[in-house]
Amino acid sequence: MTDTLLPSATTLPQERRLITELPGPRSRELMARRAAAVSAGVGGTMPVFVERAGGGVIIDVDGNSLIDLGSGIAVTTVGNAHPLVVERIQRQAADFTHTCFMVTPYAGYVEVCEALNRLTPGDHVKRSALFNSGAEAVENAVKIARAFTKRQAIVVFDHGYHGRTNLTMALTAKNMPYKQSFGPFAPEVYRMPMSYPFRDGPHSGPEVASWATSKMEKEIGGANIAAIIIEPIQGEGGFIVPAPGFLPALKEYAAQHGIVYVADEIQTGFCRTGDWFASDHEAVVPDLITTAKGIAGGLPLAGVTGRADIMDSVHVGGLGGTYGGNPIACAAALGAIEAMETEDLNARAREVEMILRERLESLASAQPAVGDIRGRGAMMAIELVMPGTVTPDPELTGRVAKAAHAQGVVTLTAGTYGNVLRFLPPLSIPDDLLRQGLDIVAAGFNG
Ligand code: PLZ
Repeated sequence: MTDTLLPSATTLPQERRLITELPGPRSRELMARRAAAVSAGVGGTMPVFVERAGGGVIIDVDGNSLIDLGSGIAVTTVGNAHPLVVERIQRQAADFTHTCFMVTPYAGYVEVCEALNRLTPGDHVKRSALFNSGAEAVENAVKIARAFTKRQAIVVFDHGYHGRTNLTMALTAKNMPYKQSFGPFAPEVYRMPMSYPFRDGPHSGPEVASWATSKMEKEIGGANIAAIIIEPIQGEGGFIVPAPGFLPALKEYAAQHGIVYVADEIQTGFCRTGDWFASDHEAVVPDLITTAKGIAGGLPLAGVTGRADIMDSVHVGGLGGTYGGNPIACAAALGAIEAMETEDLNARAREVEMILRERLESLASAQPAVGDIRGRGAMMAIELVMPGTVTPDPELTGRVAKAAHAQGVVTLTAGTYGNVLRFLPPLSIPDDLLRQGLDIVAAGFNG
């Protein structure tokens, strides 16, 4: 089978190469067509159209080779067009593209659920269900937690991000651009303080958790809460790593009150942080865990995994959807998971962290605007502030990102205050290309 495959994008030269200004003429032409054809409401980070991508590079339609420090927002963790993913997709597409798992099932769906049950934290009996997007997984986690507890209240956190559908907009903290003019939002959603060490001063994780749990107790009542949903490292919120002890204290409160503790690991999951899941770091075992993004090497797939008693509490037919666990997406996931296991990508994520930390620390010593360096594995960020303060500097953040883009480095921003530069390279990026990308970002501070 392998010899019938198209040449893999992983053979692309691993170099930055700019042969036109960015965007080049062909990208500019496509940008004009985009403006005429695509809703203006769909955002855009870079005005550059892609032709191929693999390893640590993205090749644009003008032949420029860009350094990828974004992985399509934490999706292509195994690398774009990974051979194991491509091979499985091609084979599955030739066999059948869709039957609907609810109509006539197929093994790939079951195999992905088995992998999720095996790899997610905890050795209790688990079940999974598959969906199309992260937001859909979070919505289903809420449905499942409500069906199990027969309660309604959902607790989320400051700076949290859980999606753009109506219910997940309610769960998401930030107004612009996610919620503005899109209300009304779903009821019974309560937002609690998040542990944010850079901004909390000297308060410990358990101390901040006790603010949150006493607020839950006073404002909702533990017995009314169906679920506590938290990203163990916040993604869009700015790669906020809670202080040690914060997550375990929340989990303990949930356990005491019969609340379903849901870890949203859509951005942090599947080797991104140097563990299979970020919850592993403090040995927190979630009742439910939502996954998407990195699970399938770029194909749309998402999952909810958790305690069998919770997952099986929903009436038959209560969960589903036409495409959830599409066979091609499942094939891609099995290829991606095989790559993560055979290439030990958790170890690779920790190596990438060392390179990121070393470069970001030297940047911080040269640039007083870098107020904080944080994250884990191949999920690291810097928060930019007015020197010596915690006052956000989104203007500088935007300028540095733009300068990097102009030099062919794909970088993303994040954060409630828009002042976080985040780095999410594919784990297939060569070390020297990663260093070069970070050096170009650093040069953007002086431009
Ligand atoms: N939960 C933790 O990170 C998606 C959003 C990009 P979907 N984050 C990227 C954008 O601007 O839309 C995300 C996440 C966490 C849920 C989601 C939602 O996942 O697959 O985008 O629906």
